[in-house]
Amino acid sequence: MKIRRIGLLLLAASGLAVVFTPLPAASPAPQARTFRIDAGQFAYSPSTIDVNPGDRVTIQLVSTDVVHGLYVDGYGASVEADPGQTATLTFVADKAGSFRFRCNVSCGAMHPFMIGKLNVGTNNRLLRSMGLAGLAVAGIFLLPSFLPQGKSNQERFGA
Ligand SMILES: [Cu+2]
Repeated sequence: MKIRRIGLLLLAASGLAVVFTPLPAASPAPQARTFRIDAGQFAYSPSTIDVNPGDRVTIQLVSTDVVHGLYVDGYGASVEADPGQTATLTFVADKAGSFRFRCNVSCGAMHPFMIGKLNVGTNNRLLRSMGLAGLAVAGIFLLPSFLPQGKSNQERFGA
């Protein structure tokens, strides 16, 4: 009985550890990444880009209709693309976090809603949910051995 309880506690503790342990700050080696982003009224495609801290990020902004811009909040980096043209912006993603990027050329009625997101950093939430999923699977296999065995009717009633 004691052993079962300890097993359950261990399982619960490892679950908590997966959720709350700070991940090591070490990130993958920086690399150069190039993204092609199509800009049209009034959206970017893709509208989200993910990079690792230290990456050298190149954005090829392609305007598919009118003049569009792309301004990255927090980095102060921007670029403008003429209709049908490609403009290139390069910066080093040296700040971790999530940053909006937005169109900085008035391009029509819905212009203020033309936004996207730059994520700089490892996807901690994804790593944690994968860890939890692994534990859940382990739990399914281990749990039966932690639960008290049901006494058979024969034992119970001493027949
Ligand atoms: Cu715009």
